[in-house]
Amino acid sequence: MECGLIGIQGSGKTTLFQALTAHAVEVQLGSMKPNMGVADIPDPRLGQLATHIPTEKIVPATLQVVDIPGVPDGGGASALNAVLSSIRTVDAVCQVVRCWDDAGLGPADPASDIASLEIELVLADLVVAEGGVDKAKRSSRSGDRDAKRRLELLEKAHAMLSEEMPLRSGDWDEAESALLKSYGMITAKPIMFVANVGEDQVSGESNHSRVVIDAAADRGGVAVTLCATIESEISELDQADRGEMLDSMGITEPALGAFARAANQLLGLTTFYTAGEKEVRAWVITQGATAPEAAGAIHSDIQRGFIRAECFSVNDLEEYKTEKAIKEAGKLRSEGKSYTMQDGDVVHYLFNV
Ligand SMILES: Nc1nc2c(ncn2[C@@H]2O[C@H](COP(=O)(O)OP(=O)(O)OP(=O)(O)O)[C@@H](O)[C@H]2O)c(=O)[nH]1
Ligand SMILES: [Mg+2]
Repeated sequence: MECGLIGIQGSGKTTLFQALTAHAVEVQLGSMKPNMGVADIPDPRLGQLATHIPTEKIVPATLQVVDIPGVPDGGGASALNAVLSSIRTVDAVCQVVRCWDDAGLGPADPASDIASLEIELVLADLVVAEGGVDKAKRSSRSGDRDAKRRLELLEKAHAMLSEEMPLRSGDWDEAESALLKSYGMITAKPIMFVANVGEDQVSGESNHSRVVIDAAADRGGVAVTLCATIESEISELDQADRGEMLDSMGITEPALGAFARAANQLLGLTTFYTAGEKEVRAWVITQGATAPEAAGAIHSDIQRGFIRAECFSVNDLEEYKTEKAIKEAGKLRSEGKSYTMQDGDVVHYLFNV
């Protein structure tokens, strides 16, 4: 699952990408190629688990991020197409919105940035819908049943886009959503926003970030407020200095935690844990996954030879402190093949291959 960072030029996408990937990827500046990387997902629950279950190492879950450059002014059709085709392949998009007044770029105007990018993306999808309608018409004339279904869908999409409505505001069933995704329709993708604020505005809400939060709510999505330059600096520090810097700024955790949680929710993902003396580890799975499916995230053998899953929740561990006490309190659950994994489950798998 990939989350693509999109936005107007200079809104802070690459800075945020570097923060997310802790500067592990050498970024290309001024290139129209996207930067791709993997972000560790900061997760306070891992620390909680390790407090009660002493372990050799802690392994966080990860999120794939793609930093897509903004289209330069006067960049022409080829730059625009390069950017659009990068956006078409990601699973969800995150618009980074400039919320600081910049000496070079001028005052922040988040409402206009959000509206203008949205129109641009609606137009891009409209072009795809137009092309698709023509093609599906030709195919359905030659008696292709499936083409008829595509034609109906594309005509509905075309009508919405002509009214400047993003496709995500439409009512689509699962098959239709999958078809829209296969056409690479950008405005059908789930969207979230980052209100990228100035260094002096990380605590509290500014008028600019309020605009972004409201725009996100209008679109059924979430917004995270952060300062990408500060997050980028924090990500370069080691753990001890990190805590000190956060304290000095009155921040409880790097905003990247909130970012990653929002992105996971957007992507329809949820987290479970394995915990033992070798490692305490977070795993990301699709919401609604069954116990054996979740086991597959760890190893296909565990899924294949699944017998049952012994589960408790992170909260149970907080309350009872040890696994033994959880068991004695009757809170250790034995779950079978059809169990739907819950966010925050800690699991021991029993399997046989
Ligand atoms: N004050 C302030 N400056 C920022 C912030 N985030 C990024 N910048 C600065 O804004 C400039 C552009 O940032 P980038 O991260 O390169 O922007 P971008 O969105 O990747 O730009 P393109 O790739 O050209 O579309 C850099 O000089 C950053 O240091 C922020 O949160 N606050
Ligand atoms: Mg960039």
